[in-house]
Formats: sequence, C-alpha cells, structure tokens
Amino acid sequence: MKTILLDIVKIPVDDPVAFTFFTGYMAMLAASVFFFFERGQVDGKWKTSMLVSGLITGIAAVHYYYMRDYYTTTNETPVALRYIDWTLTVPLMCLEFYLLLKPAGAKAGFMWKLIAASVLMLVAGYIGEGFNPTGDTGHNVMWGVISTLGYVYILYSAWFGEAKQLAASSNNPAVKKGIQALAWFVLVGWAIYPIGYMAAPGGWLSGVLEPNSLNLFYNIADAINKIGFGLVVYGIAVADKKSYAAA
Ligand SMILES: *C/C=C(C)/C=C/C=C(C)/C=C/C1=C(C)CCCC1(C)C
Repeated sequence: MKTILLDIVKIPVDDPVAFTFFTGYMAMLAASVFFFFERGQVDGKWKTSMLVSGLITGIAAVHYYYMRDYYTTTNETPVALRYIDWTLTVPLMCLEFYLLLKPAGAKAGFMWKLIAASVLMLVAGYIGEGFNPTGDTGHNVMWGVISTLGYVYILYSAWFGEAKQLAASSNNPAVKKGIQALAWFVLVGWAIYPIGYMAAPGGWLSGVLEPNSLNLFYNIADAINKIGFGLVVYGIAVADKKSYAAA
C-alpha cells in the first residue's frame, strides 16, 4: 500500500505527477489572485493585459483542479482536459502579444495569425496524443511534426518576424524588453512540451520515460510559462509607471 500524503485528494508521497497537479493548481490560483489585485495598481493602458494574465492562470487553475482529480482517481493522463485548457489559454497568450504591441501598430491580422498557428499546434498535438490507442510511432511523429509547424511559426514571429519587428518599432523600452522576455519563454519554456509529448505511447522517448511522466513535463512547463507570461506583463506595467514618474 502507498503512503498517502493527503487522503482526501489521494496524493501518494512518492508520486511526483500527482504532487505537481496539486501544487500546479495552488500556484495558478495564487498567481490569478496576484494579477487581479495588482491590476488595480497599474496604469490604465495595461489593465486589459493584466486581466488576460489573470484569466490565463485562472482558467488553468480550474483545469488543474479537475485534472488532479482525474489523474488521482484513474491514474491516467487527462488528455482531453489538458488540451481544452491549452486551447483556451494559448490563444490568450497570443492575445497578450497583440495587446502589448498594439501601441506599436499591431493589427488584428497579426493576432489572428498567431492564434491560427497555436490552434494548428494544439489540434495536431491532440490528435497525435489522444487518438493513438496502439501507441503507433508513425502516428505520434507525424502529428508531432505538424504541430511543430504551428510552434515554429510563433517562435519565428517572436524572434525574427512580425512580433519582433513591431517590438523594434515600439518607442517604449519596457515593451521592447518585455517582448524579448516573452520570446525567450516561447523558445525555452514552450520547448519543454514536445519533450513531454515524446513520452506518450509511440513517442521517441516512450522507451526511456514512463507514459505518465509526460504530465510532469506539462505541469512544470505550464507553471513556468503561464505564470511567467503574466509576470512579464506585470513587469512591463511596473517599469512603464516608473519611467513616467522619472519623466
Ligand atoms: C499554457 C500552455 C501552453 C503555453 C502550452 C504550450 C504547448 C505547446 C508549445 C505544445 C507543443 C507541442 C509541439 C510543439 C509538438 C508536440 C505536440 C505539442 C502540442 C506538445
């Protein structure tokens, strides 16, 4: 029998996946409270961005609540809940790019292209992960590659494409620095997800990693990226206020 850390939510002490579902929920919830409260302190032009930051972590908190339950009662990966969460939160992260770059001239088309790329990335990932009952490697790899095309588009935009150019034309140093920070999150933080995906049945790492360990990668990456994105936005708002005060 496993030693239970907390019986009511069935978290064994030796199950890091269950533990990260539990702490992930807590962290997302705390981050939302922080972003919603701090929203009142920042300059008016950043309030929508702060609201979106709180929504991203808030939507994730609700999903973590249910995913933790799903995992601890079935000991299986909550694939559908995970992709519903991402389908709501990743487009909101694309919206953050747009909101921050709007003063620099970003058009709605810029946002929709990012959102379309994120939807391609997530729908392909869902098919690759959720519709592979036999653990077929060909299936996992093919949909993983299609998904990566969407990822690469967003990465390209942030580092060399439209997002980068808009940031370069911005006259606000806080926005320039913030977009650069988001670009790093997309490059490093988002790259954790494909590693988790490869642990799924049929994935390139499925011989090395346990299938459930995919949740460990996703949970850690979610905390880094969702809370991180929000903190970057908050940092921009705070830095901008300071430069006003100095001027
Ligand atoms: C808050 C949730 C976030 C930021 C989720 C991001 C997810 C990804 C960047 C997923 C990427 C994937 C690939 C690039 C290929 C394999 C399939 C995915 C969906 C795991």
